[in-house]
Amino acid sequence: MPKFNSLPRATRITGLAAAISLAGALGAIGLAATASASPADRFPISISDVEAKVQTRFNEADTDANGEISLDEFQAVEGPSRRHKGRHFRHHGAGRGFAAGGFDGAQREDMREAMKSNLFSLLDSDADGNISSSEFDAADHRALRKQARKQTLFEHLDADGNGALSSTEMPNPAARLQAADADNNGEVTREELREARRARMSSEEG
Ligand SMILES: [Ca+2]
Ligand SMILES: [Ca+2]
Ligand SMILES: [Ca+2]
Ligand SMILES: [Ca+2]
Repeated sequence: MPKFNSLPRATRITGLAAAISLAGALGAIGLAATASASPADRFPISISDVEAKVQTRFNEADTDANGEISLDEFQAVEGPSRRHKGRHFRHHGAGRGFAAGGFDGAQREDMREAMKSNLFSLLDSDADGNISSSEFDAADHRALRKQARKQTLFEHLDADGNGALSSTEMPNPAARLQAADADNNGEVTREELREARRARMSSEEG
């Protein structure tokens, strides 16, 4: 297996990118719902609006409409475009927020390991426990990495381990918005969001 030695390096790079990309996937499902409005009219964010958009995205992803997202359905969900994601991250600080706030260090390490093992399984297409050079050469590495990332995120989100995501297992930006809604009026202003982010970051540092 001459090409096997190159795998650890590839997965290391992938692992590093995983947290960022997982954040992207989360954003795709959840927070991206709020990114469609232009920055000027984005605030205040209506929590019920976000909830409705999240529900819509869930229903769109649930193509067989059985009330749960299967792994196949999850794999089929397209993330926001790069441009959209860039804007989304800039305006929400969600890239950093999710990467830093969504998963702690131990979780990130666990997910890196899970991601590696998922990628290994995907590359090992005949499932004999080894990646042959022909398996390695035949693989669409980019597509498999994306698939492994999503699978890892899926397994992480599937809290009851039944192989499907219920709406309560999906990341819910409305919960975070509710926590940020200091005056409890159902809307989150720029100031409320900023304050919530500040509180979250200082609790992470402390
Ligand atoms: Ca389904
Ligand atoms: Ca094999
Ligand atoms: Ca589940
Ligand atoms: Ca408010």
